[in-house]
Amino acid sequence: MDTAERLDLVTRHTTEVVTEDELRTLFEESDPSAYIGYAPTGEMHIGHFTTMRKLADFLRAGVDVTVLIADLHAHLDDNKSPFDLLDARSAYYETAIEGMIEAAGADPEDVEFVRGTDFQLDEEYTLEMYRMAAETTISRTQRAASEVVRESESPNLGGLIYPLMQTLDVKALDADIAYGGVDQRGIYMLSREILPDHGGESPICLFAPLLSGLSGGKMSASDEASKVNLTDSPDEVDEKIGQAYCPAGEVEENGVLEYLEHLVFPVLDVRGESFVVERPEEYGGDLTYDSYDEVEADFVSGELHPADLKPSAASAISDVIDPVRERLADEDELLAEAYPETYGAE
Ligand code: TYR
Repeated sequence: MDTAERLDLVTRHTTEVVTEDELRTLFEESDPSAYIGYAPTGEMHIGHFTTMRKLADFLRAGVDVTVLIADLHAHLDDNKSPFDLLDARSAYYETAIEGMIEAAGADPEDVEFVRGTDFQLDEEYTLEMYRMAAETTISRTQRAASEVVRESESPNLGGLIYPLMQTLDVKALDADIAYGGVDQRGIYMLSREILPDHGGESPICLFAPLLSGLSGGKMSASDEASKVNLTDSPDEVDEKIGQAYCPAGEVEENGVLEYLEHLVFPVLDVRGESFVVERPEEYGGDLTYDSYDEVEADFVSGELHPADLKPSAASAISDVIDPVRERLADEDELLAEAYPETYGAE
């Protein structure tokens, strides 16, 4: 694969690359490495899968990939995960992420998994964190983290340490590329600014789009109907998609279309399959699509009606998450330990 092909693969389905020039130089000069971090908080859902899918592109483009299970971050962020659940949630995230990587057509064995507490307590890391704290203003730090860290009326100090640690992770993991949802932008822009003063290099950043929720607007962790969970059965997926916000001809904030574009089509592409919309003969019969753009064009023109699109989209989404669901189905104990309130014994 030449540099142009590798760049294409790595940057497709992203919203922003900071900067493309740096990325090109990186590919020309060295064997690149990328990392993505997840704070093991709530249950993983299809939004995570959309972001994760890209790891398959990285691997194919010859980029070393590290997945950081940022256990301490999950606690530092307004105690989203209680301290004594960090281990169990980290184990669950790792399992779910392995499933997603596999479902995206890559081998989880090719990815390195690291936990935050494996290295964030090292002396060198800790010392640098204090130095960073001494040199970075509260307002700059707060601004950087505002899209990520939960803000309450009386915020904890943890939310300020959080972005500094995320910055130090780039260096500790020796990553050339920091990859994540575009909500991470503020933090990594801070990293680009301050990491060179702390013995590291500005990371090249690659951001994935954040998808709309199924009820229109943002996907929300607390609104069950707004997202498909990885443990949802095909019937549940069908029901959620059936009720989703998907007005005829409307592309904006249409979660169903966004899932097709960013999750279903990329995965079908890897599998060499097409997307089929089943439609009764009287309405024109089945439609077969090989690209998302064709679906969108038909949807906008009115050729493809939401009532026909939704059941086919639901079954395609179910199909894509199926390997993850199966993997998690054997992990009752893991889920019960990680989320005792949802899955624990009554
Ligand atoms: N901020 C990321 C999230 O929102 C988690 C993360 C933590 C990412 C540390 C990278 C990192 O180094 O989940």
